[in-house]
Amino acid sequence: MNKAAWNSVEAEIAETQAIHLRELFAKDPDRASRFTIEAAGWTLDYSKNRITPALMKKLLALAEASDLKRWIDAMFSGEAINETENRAVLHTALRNQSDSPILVKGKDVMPDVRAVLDKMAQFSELVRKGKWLGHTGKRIKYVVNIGIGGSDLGPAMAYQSMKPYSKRSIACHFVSNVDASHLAETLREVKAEQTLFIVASKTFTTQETMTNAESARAWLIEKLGDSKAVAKHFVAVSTNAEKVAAFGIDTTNMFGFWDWVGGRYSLPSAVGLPLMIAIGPANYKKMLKGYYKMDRHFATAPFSRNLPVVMALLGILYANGYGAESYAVLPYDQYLARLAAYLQQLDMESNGKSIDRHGNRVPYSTGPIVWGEPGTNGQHAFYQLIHQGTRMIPCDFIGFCTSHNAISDHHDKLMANFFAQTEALAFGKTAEQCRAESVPEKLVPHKTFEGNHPTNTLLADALTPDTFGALVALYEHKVFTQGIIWNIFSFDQWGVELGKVLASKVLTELSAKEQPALKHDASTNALIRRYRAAKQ
Ligand code: G6Q
Repeated sequence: MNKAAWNSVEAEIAETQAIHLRELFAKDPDRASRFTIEAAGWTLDYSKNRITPALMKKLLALAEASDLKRWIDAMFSGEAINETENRAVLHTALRNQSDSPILVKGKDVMPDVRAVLDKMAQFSELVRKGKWLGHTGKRIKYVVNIGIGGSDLGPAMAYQSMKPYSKRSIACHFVSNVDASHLAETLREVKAEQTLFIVASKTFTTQETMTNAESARAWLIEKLGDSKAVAKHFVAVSTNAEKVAAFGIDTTNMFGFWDWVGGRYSLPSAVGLPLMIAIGPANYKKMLKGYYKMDRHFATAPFSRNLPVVMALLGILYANGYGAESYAVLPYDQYLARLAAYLQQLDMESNGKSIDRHGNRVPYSTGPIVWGEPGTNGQHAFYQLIHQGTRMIPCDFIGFCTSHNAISDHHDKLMANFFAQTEALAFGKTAEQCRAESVPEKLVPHKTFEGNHPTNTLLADALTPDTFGALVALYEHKVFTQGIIWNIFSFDQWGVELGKVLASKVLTELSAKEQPALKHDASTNALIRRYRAAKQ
């Protein structure tokens, strides 16, 4: 992080930190409009943050000093900014709606991107129209996506988010965990004759996915009594044609993507196939357009009016200026119930790093812990801690002006809570207010709300494919911006490797016939012995 620019942010924090949001609002009648910006169908009101115009100026200067503009250009133009894997980072090419070529090592990737999208669209239509028939001639009613991490969280979250647009006669399921219970319970809900398995794995070597895919294949063959059935019931999403063929899937039924698409950024690639089957190619295209609108906004808007940049800077303010350990994502929309889980991977796998781009340990906090649940559920659970706990938890409140299910006054009630919560968090309730309400003196400290809790409000007219795509892109670019300012590599994930390597060693020890000579630490050795003894 640029030291001089950060020092000047810190100096400004010292000036403002004692000022309560109540005072900031009272002093500045234009505060709400001053700190509200719009893009791609979204309004971001960030006025309920602990900022002043002077502090925002310093934060924006931090973005400038971090060379953010150059990095944005580098990402969009296909430079190999994923240095530790020597790869370009071009998820933005997947939704590029312009005619401009995008070059990777001198080759325009757009024809391939469009060809895969066309192939996905043709296939999706066959399935949706009942023209893709299973081995026994029946139409597909169930889609089971087998993938994990980036090959699961995106399409699973998006499928749920876009439910109002989905074809209800086809049910999508997502199997990720190597725990057989996940596959077994899913298979109980589908009929083999009418099930299409999508094996989604960029590498086609991931232990969990390949194990689930092999067990699913065995189940299908057993149910249909013919190994030839695999051809009609399995397709693949992968970059690895060789392994797909070795698994027994005809590569004409493989939907490709490329090493410049990171797993957690792969939803708008072929990894989105189950979503496209569910919502259809036209809605999928609308989603890509929504992504694209936010991409263009990020690439062209001045930083002071740039949603991802402003949200990134606010996150840095709290993580580095106030020691906030986490932030909460609180969508007031049941369809977005899996958004926080999706953002956990996006943010924590991208920016959960402690080594900078020069190989040195960073002397400051980087990626925060992301968590959240939909409102209003969370209000009856963990909001207590946000209102009256000892930690600072900045929150993103996400809501919509209209509902897909206009039943009685549900939506007004939902949104009344949405608006009330950010008001309560910001302004709280003073001891004087409690006393004025005749609260017994003994209870006054307990019924006082300090307030001054920072929130962002993100509001759109409706949850549509368009606003959904823009929302995902907003968070992607926010995470990117923070990674640039923290001077870390956001597009690798070396931290997931060690556990995988050790697990493959432990696996041989768990399944060995004879008691293996265990050479782990005393704790791991004892736990493995305990497990082996119990399973015999
Ligand atoms: C994401 C990560 C990781 C990855 C999974 C699945 O950015 O790389 O979550 O998506 O490990 O990998 P495969 O798609 O190769 O099976």
